Amino acid sequence: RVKALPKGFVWGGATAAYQVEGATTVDGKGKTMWDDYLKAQGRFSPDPASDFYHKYPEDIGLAKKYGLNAIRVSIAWTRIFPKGYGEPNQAGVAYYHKLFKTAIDAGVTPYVSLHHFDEPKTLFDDGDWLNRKNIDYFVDYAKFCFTEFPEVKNWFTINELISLATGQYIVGNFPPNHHFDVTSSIQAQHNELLAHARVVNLYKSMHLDGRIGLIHVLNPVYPITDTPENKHAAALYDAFLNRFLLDGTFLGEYTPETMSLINEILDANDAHLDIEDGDMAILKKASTQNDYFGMNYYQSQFIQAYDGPSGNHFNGTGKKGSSSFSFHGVGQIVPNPDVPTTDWDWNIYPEGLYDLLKRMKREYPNCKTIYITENGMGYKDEFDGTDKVIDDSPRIDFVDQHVAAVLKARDEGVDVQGYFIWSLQDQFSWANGYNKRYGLFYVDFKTQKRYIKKSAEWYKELADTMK
Ligand code: BGP
Repeated sequence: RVKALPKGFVWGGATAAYQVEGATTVDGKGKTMWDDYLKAQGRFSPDPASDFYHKYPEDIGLAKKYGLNAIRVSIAWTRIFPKGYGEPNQAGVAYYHKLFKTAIDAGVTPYVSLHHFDEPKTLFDDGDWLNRKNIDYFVDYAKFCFTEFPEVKNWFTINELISLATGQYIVGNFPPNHHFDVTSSIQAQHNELLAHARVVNLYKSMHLDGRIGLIHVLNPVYPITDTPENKHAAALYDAFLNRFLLDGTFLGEYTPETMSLINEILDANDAHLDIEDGDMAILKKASTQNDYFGMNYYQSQFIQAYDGPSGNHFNGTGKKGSSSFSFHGVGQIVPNPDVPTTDWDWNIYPEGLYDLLKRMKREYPNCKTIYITENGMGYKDEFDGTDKVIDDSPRIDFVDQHVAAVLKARDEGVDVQGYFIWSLQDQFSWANGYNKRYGLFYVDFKTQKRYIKKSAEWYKELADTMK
């Protein structure tokens, strides 16, 4: 059990605009790639989500009351530029000024991402990150935000480049739902890295009073048993999920070892990657300029060698044991009988978080300060309709074990300065809807009332250890 937090630790809760705000059609907001897609799919609506667009003062009040000193939010690009570019929408700008002020006044420091999966629909239709014009528009949008919101001192460019690239083009649970389109997926990774790097280089050239970085979700990949074949499968999948992006971010180059693994995957899938002249110089320049790194961690993967066709089933309903994933030229994901899982088949493996933190220090010296910007447990919280504190003990166990892993790595010299639970309040999950809850605070989505979970009380007790 974690007994105390280090003095000055950032102890936060995370949100993302599209997952909490609701209000997707008000005050001039433009559509994202999700609006029409979710409507056509007919499973769940992004409205009202947690109605954070109107309820942010209450949620920030709860954060403060329960000892949180930071909140992760994202700006919805389409509130500022409804089409992704053009004239700024003043109502959207005003909303974020109010949100940031409310947080800052409460002593809950905002950490702000510019892009959290909510690509403007117009740009999505035009090729999204596969169209390099998207990068230019993103840089323009970032520049506008840096100038407009000087009250923000902690920026992140893009959230989870890999989740976007694999959700869209490998797993097929994000629009446009491609399956194993390896070319698009690797190209999107590279182009998003370029976008990040250009924005970091821009930010640094503006000499602003603040910090900037990006957020990667890292998924350590372990061979299910230590055969040479399984170890190679793990190395391949690790290159695809983690190493390519970490190299691009913190080395400013894809090392020959990384590229040999990536090329093996590309060859097996008749795929290719285009790197244009000048791209690598942009990555190189940014690689030493990140002020910090936001690391998200949920789970580790166990893999075995496999030479069949690609195929997958995504568990988006919480029916335990329903997920499968085999990647031609890479390997097959398998359960590890020694590792417990959530109802969505996510492995509960805090050791993975410890291993990652140690690896970052060992392999990526340009990565200095780390914040855990997301970690948490999807759980079907039970609400009895009363004000009784909701018992989510499994979530407390999960978070406790993961925070312990973070503090252990910190004691051993890894510079981790904070932890944001995913999530602050219950919210809308992209491919799972509303029954996969993560919050410290329960949201009754019908009434939009907030209820306290046991994990919130636990979070507060730990916050008090810093006083
Ligand atoms: C991360 C995202 C979040 C969030 C979280 C939980 O990938 O940054 O936006 O949704 O994972 O994932 P899920 O909602 O799929 O359970």
